[in-house]
Amino acid sequence: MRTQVGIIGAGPAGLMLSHLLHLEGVESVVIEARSRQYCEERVRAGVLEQGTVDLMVETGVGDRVQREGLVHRGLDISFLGRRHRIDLCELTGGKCITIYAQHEVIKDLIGARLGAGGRILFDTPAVSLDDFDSDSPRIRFAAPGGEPCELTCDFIAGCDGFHGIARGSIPTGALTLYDRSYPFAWLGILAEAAPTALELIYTHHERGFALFSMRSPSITRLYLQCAPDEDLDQWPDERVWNELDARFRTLDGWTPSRGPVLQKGVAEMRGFVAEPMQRGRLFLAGDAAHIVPPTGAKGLNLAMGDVRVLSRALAEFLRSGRRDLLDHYSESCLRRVWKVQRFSWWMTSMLHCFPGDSEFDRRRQLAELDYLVSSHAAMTTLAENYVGLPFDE
Ligand code: FAS
Ligand code: PHB
Repeated sequence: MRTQVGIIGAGPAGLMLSHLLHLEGVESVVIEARSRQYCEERVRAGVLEQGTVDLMVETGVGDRVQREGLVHRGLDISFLGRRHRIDLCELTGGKCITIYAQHEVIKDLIGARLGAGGRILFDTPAVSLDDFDSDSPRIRFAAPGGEPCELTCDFIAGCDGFHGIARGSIPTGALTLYDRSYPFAWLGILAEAAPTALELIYTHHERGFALFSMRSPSITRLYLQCAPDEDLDQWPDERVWNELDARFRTLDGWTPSRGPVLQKGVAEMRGFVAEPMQRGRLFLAGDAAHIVPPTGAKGLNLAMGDVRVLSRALAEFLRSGRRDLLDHYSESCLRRVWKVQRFSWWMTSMLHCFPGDSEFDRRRQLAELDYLVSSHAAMTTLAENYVGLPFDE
């Protein structure tokens, strides 16, 4: 097979890239290891920045997010039994976030690609990437029946997530890897319970962090800080709810409403960046190049930011032969990646309990939270990062 851009991975990065390239008149093929159903049902992120929603609307895949997404103008920070609202909209001159599940974004993008005659090969794992230092790189993949196949292209986009093959295909010495693991993880549940708070609640508690989020007027999404190697078998639903109550309970007795638990899982907390995000004609985007802890709700949004830059650079080269945007791809993305890494680290450090922290550290953490909710300047810093930093044009 032959195409202009071979894309590995039908996550938010790969699918949005294929969509943006299509709008620029550039052909692409998306190669995805898992089934369409798996991709459209995988529970992951839920917060879309203003810029991500604007990108979806501007490029014609925003109807459903505008119809079904929950627009939030603020969020709460809770500690010592009190909730403090951060008015994101007021503090950022009108920007908001939208609660819309990642798998719904995936459904919208797959629908748009296939509707426009785009090619997405599901159940088709890429097995190796060759010749990306030449002008015609190749992707070897296994067709659903296992038959070995090959896709020749002008460029390869590695959008295959943290555990994909793209980053590992770049010779070790050619990459600098920055890695930060956190001494805790998140135990997350999806529950069939009507959210009894209108906005997200980030809670710092001496028993550990907790997050109240949602997916719809009938589905609540909740997370609590746990050990990195937490055993889910030790967490029957009753214990999860009791622990959530202990961490969320406010002085006036508020706790989240309970309901049947639909999904339960543990998500790793990690900060990771690979530099540069390109090698020859192989370009990395999204989790293939960087991971942020979910406390800042940035993973999906960062992936969208990368492919916004990459689609323009690829289209410009294929249209005019102009290389500068391609040559500066890493540089322009990494500026944003590190700013988002910093914000995600800051939110994580301010809101979680670190094993071994001294009483001094605990009091300092409480003082940081107190400063945050009593300073207009501090709240503005959180708000402008949370709704999404402007894209560097
Ligand atoms: P993705 O991982 O989404 O997609 C990569 C795709 O490549 C997958 O479909 C995979 O099947 C495919 N692939 C891998 N290897 C392949 C191969 N060899 N051949 C073909 N295809 C291959 N972010 C938040 O902001 N909030 C959250 O709550 C949140 N929760 C998360 C929970 C989990 C468990 C994880 C892992 C991440 C979470 N994130 C969250 C971050 C998440 O949203 C990611 O940032 C986002 O999915 C990144 O998108 P992609 O880069 O497209 O990678
Ligand atoms: C979610 O809704 O899944 C979510 C929200 C905010 C975060 C992380 C996850 O920081």
